[in-house]
Amino acid sequence: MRKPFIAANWKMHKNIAESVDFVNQIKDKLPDPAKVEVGIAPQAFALYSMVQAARNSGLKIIAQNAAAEYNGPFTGEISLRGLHDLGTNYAMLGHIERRRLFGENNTAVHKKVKAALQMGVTPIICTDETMVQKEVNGEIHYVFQQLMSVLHGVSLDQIRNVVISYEPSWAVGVGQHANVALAEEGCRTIRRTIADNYTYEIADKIRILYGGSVNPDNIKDLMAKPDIDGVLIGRASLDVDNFLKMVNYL
Ligand code: 3PY
Repeated sequence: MRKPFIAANWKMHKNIAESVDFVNQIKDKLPDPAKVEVGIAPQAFALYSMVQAARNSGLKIIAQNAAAEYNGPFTGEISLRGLHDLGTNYAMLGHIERRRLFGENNTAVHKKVKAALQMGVTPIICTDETMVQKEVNGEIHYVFQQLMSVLHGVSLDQIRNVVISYEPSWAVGVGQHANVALAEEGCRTIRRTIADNYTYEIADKIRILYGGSVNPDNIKDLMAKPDIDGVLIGRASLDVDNFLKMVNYL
């Protein structure tokens, strides 16, 4: 059984005080960590305080981005080594907003994924596609090519330690209703890609998250789909009551 993973992507919202206050408000109301895993990706400057605030609660803390380089002259970057030291559990890599707004390409994301695996920070590998890319590629989905190029050289042992997300561009950051059937189709394509290129056993165990306009009204329908093991939640995760409703969707 794959453990459901409900994660908040706070993007560029909340300062340190607001982030910590949020954790303090939710930490006694989270689901049993043996049944559902819950994580939050705050802004980078709040990571340390969040790790401290979340101690003993089971809440996982996620970086929204990281550099591929170990250390060196990379002004403004955040190293996976530093993230590992401060106790960050996961790093989201290649989120569609990083690709769309900051020019990250598959090569850059690939390097980050390899670095995260080496540093022991679990990567959440983000994949995406536009409606046009999906339609043009028909059966050979765009996400298939994107995923395989990011996973290049990731071994059978390493692939067991990744989480993958599918966030179609038409649903990210818009707050519209997620299309549950398309969400499932994208996640199923990813699972099939893993089965074809690794093994069925790994494909059966790997967790695939859907992201894009997830909210308290659609989370149950999304989580009921066989290939959706969790969600990455944007704006609906910024509110304590909404977030608690979603993490306690079961
Ligand atoms: C969104 O839902 O807007 C997201 O980007 C989740 O990562």
